[in-house]
Amino acid sequence: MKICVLGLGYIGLPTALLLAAHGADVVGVDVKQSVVDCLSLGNLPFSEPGLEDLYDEARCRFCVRTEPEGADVFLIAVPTPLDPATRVSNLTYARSAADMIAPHLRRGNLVILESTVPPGTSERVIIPRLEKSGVSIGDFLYAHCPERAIPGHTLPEMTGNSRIIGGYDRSSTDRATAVYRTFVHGQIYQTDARTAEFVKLMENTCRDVNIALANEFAQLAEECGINVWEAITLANKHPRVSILSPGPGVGGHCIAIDPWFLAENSTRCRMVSTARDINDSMPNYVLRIARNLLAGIRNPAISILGVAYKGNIGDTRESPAFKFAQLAENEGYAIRCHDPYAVEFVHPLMDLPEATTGSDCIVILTDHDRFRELDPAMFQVRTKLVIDARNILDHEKWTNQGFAVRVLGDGSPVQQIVPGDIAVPGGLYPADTPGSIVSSSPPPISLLSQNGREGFL
Ligand code: SAJ
Repeated sequence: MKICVLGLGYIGLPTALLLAAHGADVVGVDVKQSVVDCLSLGNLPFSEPGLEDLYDEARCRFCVRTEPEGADVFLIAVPTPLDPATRVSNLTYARSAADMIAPHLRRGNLVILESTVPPGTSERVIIPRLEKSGVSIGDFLYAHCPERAIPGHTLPEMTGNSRIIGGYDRSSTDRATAVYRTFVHGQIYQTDARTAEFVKLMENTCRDVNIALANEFAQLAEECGINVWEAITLANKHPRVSILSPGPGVGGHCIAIDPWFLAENSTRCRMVSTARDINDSMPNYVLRIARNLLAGIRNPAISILGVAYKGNIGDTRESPAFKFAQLAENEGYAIRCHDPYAVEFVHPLMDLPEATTGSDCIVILTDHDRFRELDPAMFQVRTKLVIDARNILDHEKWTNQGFAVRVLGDGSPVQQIVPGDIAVPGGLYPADTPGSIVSSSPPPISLLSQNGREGFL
């Protein structure tokens, strides 16, 4: 079986290599010459655990081009970004992929769309463009098979997760199922293309709404002087409750985007857009905490630790760090950024000592495991203040080194640091009683760890 995969990004490339490693002859197509050059030289355009080994295994059945060629199956995995001004999907790349396939499309071919799209896109946009080939739908087969893999764990998820396959008709669904069966061990559930489009958007919207709820709980809990981490851990002891974790906002190319694809054509969206707004406002909330703590400090400098949108990856797409950094800079703070994985950001990325020396406030924005192990004794800061927006630090260790620790959602009253005085203000974790919270909230429950949760939520 010959398969032509259009789009060699975070989803297309691993999918192409998995198909090749499982016996297909795969032509990978990307319009970016730099991606094609990079792969032709045997390098990967981005890093993902296990991908290098997979590339070695698959290389003999995999080649790269900037143009598609005739094949049995065409698989589209191109970006479908959101236009930030209109909050409407930009289907330019998906349309162009269909146009590139059309001249090569023959009777009996199968076209698969993996890219996330608004409901109805397959029927209204993609299939009509493919039909410009002169071959009608029915004579060629079509299915939407939305990807479900999480960056940083892409390969195990691509092979192990269940999949939704929505075909134009029965034979399209069955044929696409056979393609995925070559490398997917998870269940395959069959439906029609429009339902598959909708299901994918529901999945990511559900996660966005759940995170928004956690973020709203964090703010409500703080108003009540309650530690939200402890509260969520306890609420999640209920067998039918599963609240996610609050944080500095939602990034990535999926959860921060896909809910708008559901909303774009509707006049009924309420919860979906409210959740987006709550999550988008979290950088402002973190900055408000910083602003209150730093008031009175002359020429304050903030060190942002973590600009990737989530832990243990370098991907900065839609990262809340962009908004936080821009807001902070607009308020006159000097900004210095460090991320052990990211390679590019709007601000120069520095090594840890350079990013923190002389700083007045360290702000943890990304839950990189490496940050959990940081030794607070190494920092030559001017003011010993840390805001842990992910609740990942060993707070006892930091307070023992004289740092005032403020955790997003910890319920401590917002207070400010007196310039030159790094004594711990009330409501933060004081060094002499590590891990406890000086506030009117109830004492910590022994069942929970000092950061109010058992492991990760
Ligand atoms: N986040 C929180 N609190 C949480 C969980 C996540 O603030 O409790 C934040 C993360 O820090 C990050 C953002 O949400 O900024 C999104 O991260 P994520 O790990 O939830 O999701 P993605 O965008 O990396 O991948 C998602 C996954 N979808 C679901 O879990 C429903 C993945 O399975 C999809 O394949 C992917 O979107 C996609 O491509 O659609």
